[in-house]
Order: sequence, then C-alpha cells, then structure tokens
Amino acid sequence: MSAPAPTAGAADLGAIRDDYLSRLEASDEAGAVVVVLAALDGGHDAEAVLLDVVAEAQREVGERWAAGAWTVVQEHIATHISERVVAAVSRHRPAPAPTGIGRIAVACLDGEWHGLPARLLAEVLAHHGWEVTFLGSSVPAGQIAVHLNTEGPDVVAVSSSLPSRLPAARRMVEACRASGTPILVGGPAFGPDGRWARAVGADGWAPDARAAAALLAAQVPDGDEAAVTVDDASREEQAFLHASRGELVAGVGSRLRGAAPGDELADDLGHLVDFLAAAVYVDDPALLSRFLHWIGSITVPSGLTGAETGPAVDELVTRLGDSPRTVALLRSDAVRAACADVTAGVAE
Ligand code: B12
Repeated sequence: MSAPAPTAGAADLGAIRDDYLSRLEASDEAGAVVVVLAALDGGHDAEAVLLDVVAEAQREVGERWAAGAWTVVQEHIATHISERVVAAVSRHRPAPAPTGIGRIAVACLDGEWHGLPARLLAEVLAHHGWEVTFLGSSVPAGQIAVHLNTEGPDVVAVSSSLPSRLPAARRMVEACRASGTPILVGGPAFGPDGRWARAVGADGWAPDARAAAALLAAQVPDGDEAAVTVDDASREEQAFLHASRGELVAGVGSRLRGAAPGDELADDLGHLVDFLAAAVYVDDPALLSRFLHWIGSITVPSGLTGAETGPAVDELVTRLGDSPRTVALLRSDAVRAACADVTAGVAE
C-alpha cells in the first residue's frame, strides 16, 4: 500500500485499538469513526487501521462475548459499528484504481454469516491493486458457479469462520474446479495452519489478509488433489449426521437433562453435531477436540456444560453405532482427552 509511514507523534496502533474498543463498549459509532480517521490522518495506512485496529478489536469483542462479559446485543452493536467504520475508512482513503493485476471475487461459504472478515479482506486486496467484487455472506456453491460463468474472475477468495461449514467448502471447491477458477480460502474455519483447506482441496490458503495479498502477488498456487481427505465414506457419514441432526439433538438433550433440551442446550448440541460431521468429513479428530475445548471455555447460561461433554459424546457413540468412522472419531484419544480437560475445567 502506498500510504506514508506513521508520522512522529502518531499514536501507536495498540493505543488506538484500546481507544477504539472503548468506543465500541460505549456504543459510540461517531467516536469510533473519529478514532480511525484520526489514525489515518496521523499517518497510519488503511491496511493497518483495518487489520490492527478493527479486526483485532473484533477478536476482543468475541473474547468478551465468550467470557460472558458482553451480551450478544453488545456484540451485535459493536460489529455494526465496525462495519460502518470499514465503510468510513474506504471513503476517507479510497483504494487506488485497479492496477490490472487481476479480478477477484470475495465470498463467504454457504451458511457462513461472518461477513466482516471477508469484507476486510476485500478492502485490503483492493488496496493492493485487485479489482474486487464482494459477494457477501453465505453464498451457495451453485451461485458461485453462476457468477464464475457470467463474470469470469481470475480468482475466488472464500472466507469462513466456522469449521462446521467445511462440507460447504468442498462444494465450493468443486464449483470453482468446474470452471477452472483457482480458489483461495482463509479464516479460522480452515484450522490454524490451514490443514483443512488442503483436506477439502482448495488451491491456496493464507492466515490473514496481508499474507493473502502477498501470496496472490507472488502466484496463485495450484491445488493439490492428493491432499484431499474427503472420500465417499466421509461424505456418507457426514450426510447421515446432517440428516439426523434434529433427532440427535433431541435424544442427547433429553438423556443429559431428563427433558427436551431448552434453546441454549439445543443450540450447543446442534453445534456439537455440526462440528462432529465436519470432523468426520475432513477425517480429523482435532477438529472436534478443539470444538470441545471451545465449549469448555465459553459462558452460555443453560448451554452444554464442560461436565456434560463426556456424557454427550458417550450418548452419540450409542446412537451412531452404524457409522464406524464417526464412532472411531468419538472414541479417539484426542476427543477423550478434550472431554476430560473440559470436565476438569481446563480450556485450550
Ligand atoms: C461478529 C461476530 C459474529 C457476527 C458476524 C457478523 C458479521 N457481519 O461478520 C454474527 C452475530 C453473525 C455471528 C454469529 C455467530 N458466531 Co460469531 N463472531 C463474531 C466475532 C465477534 C467477530 C468476527 C470478526 O469480524 N473477526 C475479525 C476478523 C477480521 O478475523 P478473522 O476471521 O480471523 O479474519 C482474518 C483472517 O482469518 C483472514 N481471513 C478471513 N477470511 C479470509 C479469506 C481468505 C481467502 C483469506 C486468504 C484470509 C481470510 O483475514 C482476516 C483479516 O486478516 C468472532 C470473534 C473472532 N475471534 O473473530 C465471533 C466468532 C467467530 N463467532 C462464533 C460463534 C460461535 C458464532 C455463532 C455460532 C453464535 C451462535 N450461537 O449463533 C454464530 C454463527 C453464525 C454463522 N452460521 O455464521 C465463535 C466461533 C467459535 C468456534 N468454535 O468456531 C467466535 C470465535 C466467538 C468466540 N470467541 O467464541 N458472529
């Protein structure tokens, strides 16, 4: 990006982030906009403001929600302010005209409503000279196929925050393959080192928007079909879990509490089944054990407690006896250890 280096005396980004977070905490949209525009005028470039202030603040918002310190409504207000701030940054420091490096479509996986990470990526890539079309949250693979056929971008960049959306990633990869368009993926859904990006056959993965811009500037890598772990057995067992979701939630919930599960328990058990299905899909118990540690770390009144994770897993084993891969995964050392950790109150 071509913005000047921060001038002497410009506040450092950590201090700006703290100031920004205090504006989010106060639901102060105008104040949040003032903070970021002052950072730009002080010499910080748009990329730093978007990634080191807004994105970092959003992660902290997530931590506060997970710890029970902020309500869902506070998180929603903060995120809405951050979306408005991204628009304000782009008005104050518009991206330069595309340099001819290429055209890229940025989208979220089907069922993925975390659109802000994708929006931030789109802004950063535009500042690096890409001609960007932002397709938004939850884009079905079939709709991507239509877009590729009519618009023909050079690359598709797909964002997802939730590993439970990985089956949708494979469908997206297949839609891109069919039109010969390379697909770059990113976001926490693909694992800390991008291992599940390879498992679903994506052509490339990057840990953050800066790395994505650098990778695309160097060369869009070719896909590695040999690394794809999704086979017919994975697909069948994932599809069975998906189809049985309601029954499993009701059955496991009443086994745990002796009654039909309330909304919060049903939500958590639904996530448990979705993450289990994704773990089976990419054939990796670590995906489920990370989810169990996350369940042990969040505060949701009436949701699944750490002590209930072991019994919930046992009940799933009982109910899923006809799905050998699923049962092996539920009985794996990693999943057992995660249940023991969260029962003992140890979060990852
Ligand atoms: C805001 C928010 C929401 C909003 C999103 C609105 C919006 N417009 O985006 C709403 C309310 C919709 C939401 C819903 C949910 N959320 Co939410 N959410 C968040 C929160 C607080 C911030 C998201 C954000 O903007 N992050 C900042 C971005 C910039 O960070 P990032 O994702 O890492 O992105 C960077 C890189 O990953 C990379 N990148 C991202 N995409 C791509 C793509 C490519 C191609 C590349 C190369 C790179 C790349 O570049 C980015 C910038 O450098 C996060 C907390 C967090 N840690 O992110 C939780 C969080 C992601 N949510 C979470 C959860 C659980 C949920 C819900 C399931 C809650 C519920 N009970 O319903 C739902 C699921 C909805 C769905 N199906 O999608 C959990 C997920 C935990 C887990 N186990 O996976 C988190 C982590 C909160 C927490 N601490 O527990 N959420």
